[in-house]
Amino acid sequence: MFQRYAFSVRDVLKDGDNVLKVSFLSPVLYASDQRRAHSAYRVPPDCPPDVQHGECHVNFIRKAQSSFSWDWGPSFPTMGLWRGVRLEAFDVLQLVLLSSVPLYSVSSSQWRVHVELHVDALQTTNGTISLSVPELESELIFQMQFLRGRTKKSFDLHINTSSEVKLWWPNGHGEQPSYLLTVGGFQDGFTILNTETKVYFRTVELVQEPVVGSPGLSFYFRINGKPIFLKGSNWIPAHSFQDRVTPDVLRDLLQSAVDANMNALRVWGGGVYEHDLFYSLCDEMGIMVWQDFMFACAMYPTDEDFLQTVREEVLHQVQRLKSHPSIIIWSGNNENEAALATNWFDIPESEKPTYLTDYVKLYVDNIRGIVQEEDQSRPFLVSSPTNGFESEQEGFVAKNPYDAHYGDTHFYTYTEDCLDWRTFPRTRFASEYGYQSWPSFSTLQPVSIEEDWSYNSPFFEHRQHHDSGNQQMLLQASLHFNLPNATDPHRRFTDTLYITQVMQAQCVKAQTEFYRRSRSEILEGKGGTMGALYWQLNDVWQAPSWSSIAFGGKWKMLHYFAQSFFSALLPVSFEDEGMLFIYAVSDLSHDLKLSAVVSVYDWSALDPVCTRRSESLLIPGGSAAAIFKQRVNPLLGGCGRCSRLTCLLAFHLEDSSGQRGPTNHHFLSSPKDAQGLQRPNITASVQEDKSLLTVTLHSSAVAPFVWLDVGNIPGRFSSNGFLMLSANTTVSFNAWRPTSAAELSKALAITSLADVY
Ligand code: BMA
Repeated sequence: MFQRYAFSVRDVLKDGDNVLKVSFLSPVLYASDQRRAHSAYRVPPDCPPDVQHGECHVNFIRKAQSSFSWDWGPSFPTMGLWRGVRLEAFDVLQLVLLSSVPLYSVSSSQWRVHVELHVDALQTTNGTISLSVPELESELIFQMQFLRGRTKKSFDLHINTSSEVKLWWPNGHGEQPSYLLTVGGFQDGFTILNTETKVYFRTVELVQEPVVGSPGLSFYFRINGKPIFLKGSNWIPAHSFQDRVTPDVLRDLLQSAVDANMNALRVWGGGVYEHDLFYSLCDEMGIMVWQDFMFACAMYPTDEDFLQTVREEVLHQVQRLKSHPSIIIWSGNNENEAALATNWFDIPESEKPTYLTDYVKLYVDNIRGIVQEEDQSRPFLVSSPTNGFESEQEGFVAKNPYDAHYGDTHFYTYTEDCLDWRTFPRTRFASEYGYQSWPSFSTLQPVSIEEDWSYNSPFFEHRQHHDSGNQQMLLQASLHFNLPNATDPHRRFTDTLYITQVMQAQCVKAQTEFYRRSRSEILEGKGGTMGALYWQLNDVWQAPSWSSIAFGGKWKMLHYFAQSFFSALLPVSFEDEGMLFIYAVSDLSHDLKLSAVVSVYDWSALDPVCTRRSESLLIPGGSAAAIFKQRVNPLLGGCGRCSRLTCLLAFHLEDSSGQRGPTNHHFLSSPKDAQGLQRPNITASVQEDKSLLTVTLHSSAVAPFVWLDVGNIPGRFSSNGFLMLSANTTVSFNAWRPTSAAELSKALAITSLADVY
């Protein structure tokens, strides 16, 4: 599944019809045969947990590890040819693969493009080759001999130092300019090679250096010399049947990432090396890709046959993908260092050395060796989570790969209060964290029937692949919200779907805001956080999962929240022992003089009770700092008859030109304890002006988590899941296929928190 195969059929083709016959083995039987043949010791896990309804021994076959089931996905162990078959014919020679990797030399202040041509020649061929980037007035012409058969040739095209090279930047930090590299080959006046490819110039460093006031090391990315906070999510396969991943599916998902102000995605190691188009789109959109190799949550065999296929896979994938500037790091596996270090599979202490040796052999000696030989333009990390250099010091498996002083962390907890920032790791880099939710009814409806439409139905049990997941969602939601109790069972059902999305959106928001405000602080040796990639962006089927975009592309409430909590300039609030803090977080490149404006609202009234403003403070670009600090009690005391139960806060940042960044809010108690919160009786009218569709809402009361749902009409609102603090508000609907005001109006359903109980 992870390799490309080419066979010469020169000697078997005959005149007339030719038949290509392909035979397949069952991947499930193959995996289990391989397991049986590996009798010396166990390579765990044998099977996935029962709740996943999956197949066993997927670690013995090189194929999408999640295709035998995962905690968010079904078991569809596909077999077949998934990236097409073609018969190719050529004269003289054929270009099999072209890669181009720009490299910058600090000592000579010069760019060069390292170009590799993989060529198949019918016979030994002499010719003239030209490489050029016309826009940068850089060219290289030379004589070349290609021997018969497949060969690889490497060249360095030095970029003219008098040409100005425009750099590729991540989304939010600049543009993504590209240049055309043309490759020509000529023999006796005839063209034998003629192709062009895009080249983007950027540098990337993963900085792991001593940190003042900390025993550990930093862990952050510098792009073109600038430290960049990575904001985004984790990417899983977009479909169980990869041939159904159309260009539109990829485009919509990646555009949705960019629209939510993301600049990074981690292509997680239990899925697939994505399609070429995925990476080309990431290049164009400025999405940085953390690329795992496809090994996840397991031990792996290291017998020679297995290693041989892995070596071919890694070589192929690195050669195929290394020209993409979007890929900023290669990473050896998902969670296998942690699995070994914290003994997920109950390996007896005496047998541990065998597994450690296998681990180093696979990821370090083989995979890392090949990657570093093939690609010097980006860093390689052995695992995620890992302590990076510190893990290497400890023999590649650290005692505690989750140590917040080093590297990246994955953090999950379902029982603790997800809004309590004290429970989050003050990590250098959060590469996974998240909470489940259910998709909306319109996503579930096409794959279910009426008897499935209750939270405790067998359908709901079956699609939940994470142990106790459905209960965990309700438990977490009940910490802060009243659970839906409508007497109409269908209403109670759809309200419950809604409340899981409210909970997920709030939980991930709280944690992401904590990571973002921790970027400039080192407390007790921890902090300096420079990445927040929540788990997970997308879905592989219609089921409960950690995703922010449901299968089919509909944004969950979390994805709308991400638009705000990933915005370049963000006000973040939290309380510490009765003290309210507001931080200004800036990912901008320039400094701003900002003040925080805090408005106190009564749950029972639409106008603010009072407003406080902080002194203005200089917030340097790329930093986070406390801008407002006041004890909650005096703040409320000075503000009419407000108490924690009757009031809430809304706040934003301002400079001399007015509001900058989104408005955020701070609940002073759990919304379930709010006094004065009323049913808002929201009414809506839909207007159409040319192709712009807008919805104007009218509310009679403060309404938290206002959710607009238009069923199966594909598209997204400009804002959704919001806190409505004024009587009227207007949002637009960006339709992904032609629709009308009448159709939208008919489908529109509005839910807010007080409507569900
Ligand atoms: C992580 C991931 C996945 C998994 C997710 C949710 O650790 O790497 O294996 O789907 O947690 O449990």
